[in-house]
Amino acid sequence: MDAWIGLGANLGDRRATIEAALDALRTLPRTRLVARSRLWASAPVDAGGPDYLNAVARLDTALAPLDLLVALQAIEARFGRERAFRNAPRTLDLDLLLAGDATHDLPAADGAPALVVPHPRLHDRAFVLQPMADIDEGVVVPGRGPVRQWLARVAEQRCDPWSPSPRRR
Ligand code: PH2
Ligand code: MG
Ligand code: MG
Repeated sequence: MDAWIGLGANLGDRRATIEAALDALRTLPRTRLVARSRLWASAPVDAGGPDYLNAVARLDTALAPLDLLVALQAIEARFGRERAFRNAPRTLDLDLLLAGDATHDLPAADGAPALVVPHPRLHDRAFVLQPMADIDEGVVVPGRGPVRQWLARVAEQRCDPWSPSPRRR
């Protein structure tokens, strides 16, 4: 399965966390990290707190979507993710964006998390669309259409390629 993962952090050493999370994705069983985006700096959307760093990874995995989602949540927990309230600032957020061509809208059940793919808000978030386009300009969101087309509609959201701020000497 061709799986796309969104990574976000707005607390702590954001860059180190995202890079370490990418390494964690590389070590998932029956999974290969095929590509990763640049890092993007973005203003919080529907949320408060500091700016985010965001990135996207593309995986080739034999895990089932729900098993992958559970594995992502285990990685978030390892990085100290707390769920204080909806969209609270976080050390690490890993979202399953796309699971191949599949569309699922499954409620949480029997201890398993809810599985919704494509991610219900990815098409109106520059911080997801920009890094997806880094990896593949032609990527299409099942049921919604080309990322390129959605990108044109979120141009007002602040989201820029990130570079470390120069250090004073
Ligand atoms: N994640 C959210 C809510 N708002 N804003 C930005 N810029 N980046 C995020 O990753 C993000 C957000 C909920 O997961
Ligand atoms: Mg998220
Ligand atoms: Mg999330």
